[in-house]
Amino acid sequence: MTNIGFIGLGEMGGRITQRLLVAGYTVTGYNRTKAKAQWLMDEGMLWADSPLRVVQAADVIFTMVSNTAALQDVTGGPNGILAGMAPGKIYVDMSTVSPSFSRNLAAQVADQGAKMLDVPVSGSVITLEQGNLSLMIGGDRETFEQIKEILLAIGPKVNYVGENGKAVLMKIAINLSLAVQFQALSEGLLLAEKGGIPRETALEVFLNSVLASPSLKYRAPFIINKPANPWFNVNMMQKDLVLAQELGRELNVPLTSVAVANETLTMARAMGLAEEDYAIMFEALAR
Ligand code: NA7
Repeated sequence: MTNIGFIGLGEMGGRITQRLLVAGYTVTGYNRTKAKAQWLMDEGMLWADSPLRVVQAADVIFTMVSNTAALQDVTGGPNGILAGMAPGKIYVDMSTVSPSFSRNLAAQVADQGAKMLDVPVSGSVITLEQGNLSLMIGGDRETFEQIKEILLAIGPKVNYVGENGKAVLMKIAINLSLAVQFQALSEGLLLAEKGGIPRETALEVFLNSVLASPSLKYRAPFIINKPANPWFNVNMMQKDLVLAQELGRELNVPLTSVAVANETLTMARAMGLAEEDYAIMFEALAR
């Protein structure tokens, strides 16, 4: 069986690694903060001391880190991923980062005779745990076919989107709608509440209406009860909206409602709520 490497064992990366271990793969992992990876070592993951060492130990190497700057840190330098790329290796980045950075990285990987795919995911920690994650794939189709079985072990929905960078573009296009939907729900809910309908009642009616998307069904109840673990916080959502705005400028697509949702997130940050689940957008508007 293919030897897998995984760099970035946070909320998503850690759980994906666990799924790969359960599926029977040998996984060598690295995380900037080693202590956060102990639970995976307890479940059989092998540890490597740097991204380079992971690459040396594996045939297919994954990364799932916070943002473009973090990806730069794990791919560059003498102990980075690029230092170990060689013919036969396949590198898969699952982080939501700038498409141009991703394309550039793929070109550098290709220069070293290896292949890269961008494979961001749609779905939360819960979706992942339910085995229902959706994966989108950018890069060459042949490379995708080579590792399709591994990707299917992560989630059942895999969609090939196009060449390198196209899957992260797709992911950003999806995430902007999540924030805009939440902005719209919050405004409607606030209007109902100020008009005298109790918040709980109004929310229940919203979630029984045609408006209720899977995402709203999962997240809108956080308006009433804050989640124990804010897995997708204000900072993370704003990162994606800023990426969307950069793309909007580049491609001449006016993202008018994204601008509004983005300001609500800035308002939440100004209120000291940056680490809260982005459902806090409602509270930021209500205050
Ligand atoms: P988490 O749980 O915040 O995990 C982020 C991971 O990225 C975690 O392993 C971090 O290591 C790692 N990280 C962050 N900055 C760096 C730098 N500078 N160098 C090396 N490693 C770094 O996020 P999620 O798993 O929920 O989400 C990850 C991606 O999926 C993100 O693109 C989302 O938009 C979607 P740490 O443990 O902090 O040492």
